[in-house]
Amino acid sequence: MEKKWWHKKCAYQIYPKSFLDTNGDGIGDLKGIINKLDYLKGLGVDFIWLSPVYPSPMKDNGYDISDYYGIDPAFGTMEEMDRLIAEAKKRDMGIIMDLVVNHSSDQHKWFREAVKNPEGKYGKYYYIMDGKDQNPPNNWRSYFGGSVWEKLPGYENKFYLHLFAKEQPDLNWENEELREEIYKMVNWWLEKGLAGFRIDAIINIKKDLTWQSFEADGPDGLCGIQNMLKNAKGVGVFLRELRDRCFRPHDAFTVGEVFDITEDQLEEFAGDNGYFSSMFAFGHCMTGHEGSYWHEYRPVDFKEWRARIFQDQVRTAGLVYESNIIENHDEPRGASNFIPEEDYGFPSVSALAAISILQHGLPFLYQGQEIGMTNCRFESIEEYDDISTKDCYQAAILAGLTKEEALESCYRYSRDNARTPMQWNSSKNAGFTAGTPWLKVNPNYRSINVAAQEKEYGSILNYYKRLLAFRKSEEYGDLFAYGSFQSAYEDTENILAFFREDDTKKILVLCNYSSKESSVVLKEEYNNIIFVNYPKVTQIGNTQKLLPYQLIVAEYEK
Ligand code: TEU
Ligand code: CA
Repeated sequence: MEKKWWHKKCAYQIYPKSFLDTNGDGIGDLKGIINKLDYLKGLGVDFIWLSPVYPSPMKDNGYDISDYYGIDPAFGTMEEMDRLIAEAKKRDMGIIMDLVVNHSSDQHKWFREAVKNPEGKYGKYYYIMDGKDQNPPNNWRSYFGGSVWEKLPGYENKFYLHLFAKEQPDLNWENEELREEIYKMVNWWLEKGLAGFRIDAIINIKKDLTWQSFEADGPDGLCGIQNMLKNAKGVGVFLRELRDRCFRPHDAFTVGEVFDITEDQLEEFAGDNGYFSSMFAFGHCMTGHEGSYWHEYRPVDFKEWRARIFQDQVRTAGLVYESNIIENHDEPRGASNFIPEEDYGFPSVSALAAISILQHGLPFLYQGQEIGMTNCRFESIEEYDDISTKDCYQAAILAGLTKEEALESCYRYSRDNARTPMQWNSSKNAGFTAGTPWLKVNPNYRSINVAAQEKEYGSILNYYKRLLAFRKSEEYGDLFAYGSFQSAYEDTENILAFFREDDTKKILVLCNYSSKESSVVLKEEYNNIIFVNYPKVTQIGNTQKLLPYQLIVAEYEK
């Protein structure tokens, strides 16, 4: 693998709406992000990915963009965005924006023009098709439930395509004019000084142009979009053009949100000459995802989770530099998802952190992860804001679950778990806002918050700082970025372990990922311990004793 300028960096995702509100309207803003740049620098962050801050009717919290060249007044102004980019640069940090170009908002001027004149120029920016006797053209189900087809306002038999919400009409990438508009916009942002983009839902831009229906997979008579994705060939043509016209000339860092590709496409997407610099390693996040709705999911099984991590590390070795996460704005909190509730605490959260950060790939943190923020219980479905949560709740009720059971599945998997306001301190609303927060604050902010953890040497926050410094250190930075990955001690119960090795160094990350004490008979003796999450490390003969969730990083003679 070729060495790239961004390989030894660390990234952090901000969900702006929930990060820090500086004007008391209950919504986080760009000024809030500028205020916290030193905090992020101190944590060890080099790249900041902002979830969308463009003008938006907020039907999907900014993933429905009505103007690609602006900033939503709720977040601030373009001057503030320029200042954010400049202030970040001063600190040797890069800003990455979300590139949401599978769809626009239905309030974008292109779509409004398309409604006025479907046969005209802007009608061709979208997918507008005639129905079958006023019924939708086919039976594809949108990601947020219901048909992907919505009647074009004012027409009896014309429908437009939306793979996500009906307020998110899909853009027609087959149309060269539309593609040119997008490239112009991407270049405009890169010329402003952005470091790059996180690329939203990108696999969906290529459609199955036969528009065929598939066998229904639910009582609604519809079929999941995965069927059509399998039959949609040629997304690479668009992605290559996007790369060559925009990303390459600016040497931008890009990370794709890529689902539904096969193993043999990994290199094509994010290898040395891939469409993107990197892509998220989602495999382990899908542990237990059976069926399409949350109430069908099963809690994370340790062995399956570990196998998924290893599979991903092995198949990308030497080919792809993935971006590693334990959570994001669409996922439950990692500390709730990958740790049984009764085991939550410093040992488990710190172990999970090191397992993620010390793998091969780019470490990506999500806001609040660095203090161990958890899922949040909401009392009723009305308290939730997220469109996907409402859909999954409905599906659970339709499947015969009680309200309590349906709410329980939202507690486990709702996207709003990660979207509750950032917990800065123990004052009202966790110091997030002086007003009324747009979404409930997790009541555990009194004990889990940044201010308290900054004061405590042994906090999760200070541990994350040490962990990122270790990962990026002069001494071990190359090993973590480029060293090989080899799983270890898979036969010992509850152990998650792997070697990282290069020409000059060899280390073992060894963790007892359980609430019971454990021990490992070491096959090879190590030289010294270089990183820990417990003060004391006990070895008797060649047996390494491990307390609950104890993790050690040991170095070998080389
Ligand atoms: O998510 C794309 C995606 O594939 C989603 O279906 C995801 O699996 C879903 O959020 C699970 O509930 C991206 C964004 O990350 C997400 O926030 C947006 O809602 C979506 O695109 C539409 O822009
Ligand atoms: Ca605000």
